[in-house]
Amino acid sequence: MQTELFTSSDPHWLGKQVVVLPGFVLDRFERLLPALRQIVLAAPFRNMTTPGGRTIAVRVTNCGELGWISDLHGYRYSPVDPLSGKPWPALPEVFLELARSAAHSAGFEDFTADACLINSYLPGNRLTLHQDRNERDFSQPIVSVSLGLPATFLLGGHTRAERTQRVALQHGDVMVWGGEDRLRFHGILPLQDGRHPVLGARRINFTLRKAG
Ligand code: MD3
Ligand code: FE
Repeated sequence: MQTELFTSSDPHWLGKQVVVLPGFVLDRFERLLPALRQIVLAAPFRNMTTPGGRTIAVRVTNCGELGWISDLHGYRYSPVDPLSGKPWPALPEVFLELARSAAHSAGFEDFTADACLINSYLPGNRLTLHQDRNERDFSQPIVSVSLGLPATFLLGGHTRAERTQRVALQHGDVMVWGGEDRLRFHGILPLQDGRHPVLGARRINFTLRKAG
């Protein structure tokens, strides 16, 4: 008999050190959402520019001691929001706790995030294959949380040319990766149109990182 209000299923391992925890944040969503709203009021979603001068379609913001930014000077972490000139909003306790507990479930002890990049996708938005290499210590894991519309995640190898596997990510799913899988290429296919009952026609993904 199903007695849980929120359904989460067993972890599935996509690589030695990449795991999806289906529904991991569903029971925290009620606490996550107001925290997310506060952040976005203080540091709104915005488009950033690549060093090559292109606009990144996915809109981003950050919270934590450090925030990921991109402009004509490059990709890097910054302690201040370039829009406001002020520090990014603090990492809410509910984010820190979920990061630590998801990392623990994946076998990474004592993970303390100091940065959180928040991505907002509208239907049609995609994230092309890339590696996350702006963090100082690649032995630290990354914890990602998917909310709103479902998306297809592409998990590649250590070179751009290697074939990718497709992974469906649903509202509430968490993915943790580290170790030998930390530098794998990855991306998101163009978001399909749809409507999430709470978040509407969009997907929000946030990644908790130890950047500094
Ligand atoms: C790397 N975000 O912000 S979750 C990013 O859904 C980013 O918005 C995507 O890539 C998003 O940099 C994907 C992050 C993720 C998940 C699994 C990975 C990155 C990964 C597995 C291996 C390497
Ligand atoms: Fe990434």
